[in-house]
Amino acid sequence: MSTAAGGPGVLDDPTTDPFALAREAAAAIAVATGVDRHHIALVLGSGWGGAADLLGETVAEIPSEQIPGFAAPAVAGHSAMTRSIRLAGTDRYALVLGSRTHLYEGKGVRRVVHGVRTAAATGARAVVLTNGCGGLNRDWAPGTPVLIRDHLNLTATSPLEGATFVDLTDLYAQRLRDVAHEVDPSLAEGVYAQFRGPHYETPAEVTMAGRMGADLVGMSTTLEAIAARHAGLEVLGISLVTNLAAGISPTALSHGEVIEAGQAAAPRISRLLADIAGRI
Ligand code: 8IG
Repeated sequence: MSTAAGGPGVLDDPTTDPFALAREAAAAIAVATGVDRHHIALVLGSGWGGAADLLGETVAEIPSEQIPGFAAPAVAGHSAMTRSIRLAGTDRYALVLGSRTHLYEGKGVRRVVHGVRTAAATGARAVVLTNGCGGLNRDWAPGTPVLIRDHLNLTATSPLEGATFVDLTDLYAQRLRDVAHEVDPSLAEGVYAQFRGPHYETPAEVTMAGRMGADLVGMSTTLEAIAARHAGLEVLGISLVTNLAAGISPTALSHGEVIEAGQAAAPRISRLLADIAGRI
C-alpha cells in the first residue's frame, strides 16, 4: 500500500492531518474539473450507480484514484469516477462521488470519511448520502427509496478524534427532508442502523436492530454523516431498500438481488435525486 504523497495510504500515517489532505484533494478536483466551487455533493451507494445521470451536464469526470487520499472502489457495480455536474438550468455544480470506502475494507475510518471532508473543502454546503440497504418493514418492497430520519451507529467507532463534541440532534436535516417530501410526498422515512459488515446480519441481529428502533440496516453512511456534520455540511440521507433484511425475507440475501433492485428502481431514483438536488 502506497504512503507516497497523496496516495490513499497517507491517511494511515498518524501525522497526516486529514483535513489538510481533504483541502489538497479539493484543490486537485478544482484543477481537474475547472470548477472552483461545488455547491452540493452526492455519494452514490449500491444501486445508485446511474442515479446522477439526470442532474445536468457532466463537465468533467476524474478517475477517483487520481485524487489525493482516494482509493479505487472495492465493490462490484460501483464506479471509480468522480464527476462534476452543472445542475440543469443553474450555474451551480454538484460533485458526484461514484463510490465510497466502507469501514469493512479495513482501511480505517479516516479513509471512510475522506470523501465528505473533500466535498466540504470544495465549498459544498450540503451532501446527499445514498446507500443500498436491507429493510425491516415488509411494506418496503425491494426498490423502495426511504429517507433516513436518524441513525444508530453500531460500528463502535467515530470519524472524530479527540474531544470533538458535535451535536447530532438534527443530523439528517429536517429542512432537506422537507425538500425531498416536496418532490415526492410518498417518500417514507426510517432509522438506519450501520453494522460494520461485510457479512449481512443474522436474523437475531435484525430482530435486535428492530427493537432498538432501526427500520433499515446497512454498512455505510452513519460515519460519513457524522463527519459531514462536523465539517459544516447539511446532510440528506436516502436509502434504497434493495432487499428485505435477513429473517424478514423468506429467502437468502445475494449481491445479485441488490444490483437487480437498483436497476429496476433506476428511473424513479434518478428523477428523485435530480429534483431534490435542483431544490437544495
Ligand atoms: I444492499 O441487508 C445491502 N446492504 N448490513 N444488511 C446490511 N447491509 C446491506 C444489506 C443488508 N443490504
